[in-house]
Amino acid sequence: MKFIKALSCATVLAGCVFSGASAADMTVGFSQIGSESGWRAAETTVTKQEAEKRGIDLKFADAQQKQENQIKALRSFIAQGVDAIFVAPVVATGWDEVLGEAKDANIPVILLDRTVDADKSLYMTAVTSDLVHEGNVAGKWLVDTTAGKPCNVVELQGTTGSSPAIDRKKGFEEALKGHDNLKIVRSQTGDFTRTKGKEVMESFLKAENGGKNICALYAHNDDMAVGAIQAIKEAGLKPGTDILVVSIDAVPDIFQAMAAGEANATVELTPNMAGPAFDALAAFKKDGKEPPKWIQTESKLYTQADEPQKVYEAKKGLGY
Ligand code: GZL
Repeated sequence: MKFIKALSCATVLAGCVFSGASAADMTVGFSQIGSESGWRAAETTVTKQEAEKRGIDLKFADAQQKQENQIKALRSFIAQGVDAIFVAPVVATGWDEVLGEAKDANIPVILLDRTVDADKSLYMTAVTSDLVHEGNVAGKWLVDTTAGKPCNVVELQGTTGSSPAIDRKKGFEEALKGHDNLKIVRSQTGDFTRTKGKEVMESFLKAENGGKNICALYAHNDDMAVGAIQAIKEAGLKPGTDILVVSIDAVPDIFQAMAAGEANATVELTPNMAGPAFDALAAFKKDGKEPPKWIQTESKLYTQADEPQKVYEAKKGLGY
């Protein structure tokens, strides 16, 4: 396959002449985590659109949030001899062996939206946001909004062991350092889903005097926040005023909640991780140019001051 020849040239750094063929003759295997959230669904839609735009043959595998399914998919892509592999790793550990097999097969791997605890030589690059920064932005918003007033915070964490859950927690806690008025009184995973987010928030409300002791919710993604908003309303409280709601992703539904005064802030995560990944791959295929190990995407804070209804209208058709 043209790409592997070009790759071996790049590996030996000899004065190889690269095929220079367009990306159109490339086959990429994509192991997607699942469809646990609106953001994930949008990432899948956008990845397929970006592949289509470039005439790339995308082999798509949905892992239903199970790492063993992702590892199986990667082995199948290796056996098929694809030109490259994209993977959104559901958790951060347990990847060394299969990534080593891809490397031995001279198939470059690009990580999308999450990172792995593995030697950086085992993947070409990671296209992700700064997950710690996202948690920090959310925490800073809460520090500024509470302005020193005592505030008990409950936290809905993402999937246990995933890089966003680890890093968004870290960034949020860093932002709260030195602001003793803010206390995280409950913290549990809602696995990035609405259903679990609602369930866990119900348990928080019960455990905290029907929610009267809770001043704010920090959810690692909007889908858990939307589920929690439902639980807060069913407990007879007003989300967005009785309990402040700050989360991450900036999916359309959180803007609808914001427009209704039921959510307060979100940090945007672009679903287009694949565009930069395909571009990095094409540049490497063309002239062996290695991308940096991290291609960082933007993180922008939105609040109720940002005309949420308009943002909702603009975002709702974008594959969510
Ligand atoms: C973060 C990404 C997370 C989203 C969730 O980069 O991996 O996974 O924030 C999704 O919506 O489940």
